[in-house]
Amino acid sequence: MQATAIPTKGATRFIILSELIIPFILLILGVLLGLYQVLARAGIIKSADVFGINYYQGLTLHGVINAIVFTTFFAVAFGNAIMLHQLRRPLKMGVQWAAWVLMVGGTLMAAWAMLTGRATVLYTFYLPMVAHWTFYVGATLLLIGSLLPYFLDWIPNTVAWRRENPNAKLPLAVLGTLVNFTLWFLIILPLATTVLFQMLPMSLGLVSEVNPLLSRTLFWFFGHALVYFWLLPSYIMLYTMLPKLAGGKLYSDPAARLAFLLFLLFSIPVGLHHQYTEGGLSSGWKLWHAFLTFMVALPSFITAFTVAASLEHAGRNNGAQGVFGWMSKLPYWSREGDKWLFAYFISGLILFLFGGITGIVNASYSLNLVVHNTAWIVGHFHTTVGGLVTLSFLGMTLYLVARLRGVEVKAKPLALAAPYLWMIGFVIFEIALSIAGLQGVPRRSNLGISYLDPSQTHLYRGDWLFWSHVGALGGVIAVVGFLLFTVSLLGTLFAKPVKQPEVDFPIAEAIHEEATPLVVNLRPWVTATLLLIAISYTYPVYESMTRGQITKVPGYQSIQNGLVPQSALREQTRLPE
Ligand code: HAS
Repeated sequence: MQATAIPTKGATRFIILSELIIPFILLILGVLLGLYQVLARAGIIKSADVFGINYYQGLTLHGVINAIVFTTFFAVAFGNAIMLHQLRRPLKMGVQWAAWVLMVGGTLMAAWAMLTGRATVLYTFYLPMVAHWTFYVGATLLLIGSLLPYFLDWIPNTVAWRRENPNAKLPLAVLGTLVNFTLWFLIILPLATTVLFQMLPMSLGLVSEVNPLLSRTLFWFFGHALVYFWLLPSYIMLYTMLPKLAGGKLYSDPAARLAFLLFLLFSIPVGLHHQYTEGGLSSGWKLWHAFLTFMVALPSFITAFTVAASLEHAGRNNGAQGVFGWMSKLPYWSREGDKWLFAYFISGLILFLFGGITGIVNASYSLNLVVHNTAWIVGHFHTTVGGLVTLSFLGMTLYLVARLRGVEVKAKPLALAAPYLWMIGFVIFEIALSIAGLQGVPRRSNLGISYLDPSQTHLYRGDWLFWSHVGALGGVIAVVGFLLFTVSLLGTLFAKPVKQPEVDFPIAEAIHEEATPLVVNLRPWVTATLLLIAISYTYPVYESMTRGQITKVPGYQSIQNGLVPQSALREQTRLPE
């Protein structure tokens, strides 16, 4: 049954619209700080700070806003809209307001800590660096707030929907959203453990010794699956909306369901692939996590083939001939209706080809030793979260803002050019940073101040300069694309309403619809997920607790330029007597 538009007004409309716009306003700052970074790393901006924001403060703001705040708010807003549209049941406004207050309040608290220089711990914020306590409390409120709709609105509404529709299949977008937030809940548990029992007490000066290895292991228990919390909303759009926008149908509904369930199973027990170089963890468990990392690539391969088959079906529907003719019969530049959204998805998919390949290299236990903590990793995630995820989130933001405001998308030519400029920019950026990374360019360092001036350091390498400049060119092109998008979004947001505000989605039909038991009964999948997590993390956490070096950390220090004062460094690195 094709769901039709849901008239949306009052508090429901405000909640979804504000959960899209608040993070976008912050994202403007986050993207402009990315421009500062890429110019500073190329030595084009030489100053140690810009508008009073120093490099590490800017890097922290860039990562936290773009990778945590923007993505979390969007996932909740998109989830609300999907549940409203697909289950056709009103949102529970008490729950939604509570979530909204916690998320907005937490974000403002963490933003204050970062903007005042009290949190320069980067978006991975793991110990032994320590931020002001408001940073941790703010992040905690944001994450707890983001879980309220899942537990207290979406699940009860899904149970009620199932009761009313006992023989109907759960809508694919609903399954994807519930899988995603089940993942989100499971991974917040280890993060909350290190934040509440290590970082916050350290920041408040309640403890002066910490086990950084345990904190890192708990962080990456959360941290890799975090990327799939970002990715799954994009995959929901690719499976349920892209085929219809392209002029065709989803090739296989069961394949999509299998992909979502494989993400549930394999997303979490892979975190040690961020810690291959970690001394205190045994290589056998790292190898186990490496094997599971290749398994978590499987649902993305399924997605690649299913989406490509759906695009081919659309191309042939549009009159394509020959083996590859379908590629030229897709609506790359169409302004008809909502087809402009296709440009965001296809640009993101092309970037994700790079992101996936580099991810497979990262996962390789031996190859990772070459690329770990180099610019290569920065290239990888600017074509994954900075590629498919950001482009699909931006496109969907513009689409939903137009629907919820009851207007047409404004400055459509700009809205169409934006994703292609972003894609071109980040392909250049990715290639430059991958080559630079293979030449040993480190990540998380202000190259322009520390490495690109031969008079400053013996580490200077001339070829780093060239690739840093090529990366800067790519970054500038991407930011120009983002600014064109911003013009279209703000024009759409402030346009005069001409029709009734609503929530609606271009949901595609599927060619293959059969529901196999493998992808209908969720209980075995959840059981297997919990079992695999227990098997894969029990011993590594035990090792981290027993072999991690207890380090004296002087707690929160207001630090300039991201560098810890010498006195604190001595404390942190002092070996136990
Ligand atoms: Fe990753 C580090 C491995 C996916 C994000 N990753 C990161 C970091 C981030 C990140 C932010 O194994 C840095 C963390 C930090 O700060 O230290 N990653 C992988 C692997 C995958 C992967 C194996 N990563 C992602 C996604 C991200 C993301 C998704 C964000 C959304 N990553 C790693 C590893 C590290 C890492 C190590 C640690 C490195 C280190 O040493 O620190 C896989 O999930 C990738 C699978 C994807 C594919 C691609 C499928 C292709 C598709 C497109 C098809 C195109 C079509 C269009 C159909 C196999 C779906 C056709 C075109 C026409 C024109 C018709």
